[in-house]
Amino acid sequence: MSTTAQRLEKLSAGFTRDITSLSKEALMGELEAEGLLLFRFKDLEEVAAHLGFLGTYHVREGSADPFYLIAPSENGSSERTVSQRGGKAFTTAALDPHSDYPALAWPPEVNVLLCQESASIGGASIFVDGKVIFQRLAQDYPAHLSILMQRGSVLNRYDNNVTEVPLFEWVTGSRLRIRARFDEFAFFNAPALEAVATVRSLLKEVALSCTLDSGEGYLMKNSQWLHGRESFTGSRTFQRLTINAHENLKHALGSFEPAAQSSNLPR
Ligand SMILES: O=C(O)CCC(=O)C(=O)O
Ligand SMILES: [Fe+2]
Repeated sequence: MSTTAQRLEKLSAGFTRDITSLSKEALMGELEAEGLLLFRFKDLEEVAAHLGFLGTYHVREGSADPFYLIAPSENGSSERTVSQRGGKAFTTAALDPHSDYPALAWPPEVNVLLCQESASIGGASIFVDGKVIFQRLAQDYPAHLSILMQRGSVLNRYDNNVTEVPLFEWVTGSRLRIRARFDEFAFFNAPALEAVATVRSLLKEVALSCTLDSGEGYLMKNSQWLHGRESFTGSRTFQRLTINAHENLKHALGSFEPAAQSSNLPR
């Protein structure tokens, strides 16, 4: 396996190309092979139009705008706002690597984050490959993996709903999905706590981090990669597109194939 530095170097080569220069086949190929693409872009609307073949945009109630502005909120963020859905995204705080909308029965398959204005200090983006986490757990901590795949070990809150969200789940016989949050929306039962500590230390070990400049973005499978950011000072503006894949792409984009197949993996 390549080191995180090598992996980041390979992925960063993406910043030299405009997303609109990539064909549908190239995009789908890279999403299946890596699950994460870094790229350059000129215009927000152009990105939305180019990626329309992947699915429909997840929009907020009462809004027609597919973009979600991620910037510190003008009036600061009260503890109440932070405890609500996605609250900390609208502050200058760090966000631990997480999946978006993990509490939904079938979370949106793809996330796109576009940097409009980078922070003057901090604010690097953080990426964690769930495939690597799964492999490390299966190899070195199978008992922990087993606990985290049991229904009831992990709960996530979304609005007023609390749902069971196994950290890894089989979407088909051979393909998995990761759902993970370690923030104010996540709850763990007592036997899972040690396993969660293991995962959190693995996240630190394998995280890739990279500061995006204005006009740079990333596209990732929400079913495979976790994303986050470092804290920052001053202003920083990202736009987010969340994609619900078209029916014929749900399988490819909503799951990933583990690197090591073994008959004794937890089910
Ligand atoms: O600010 C960022 O870089 C990430 C924001 C994020 O994770 C989100 O809005 O879901
Ligand atoms: Fe997020």
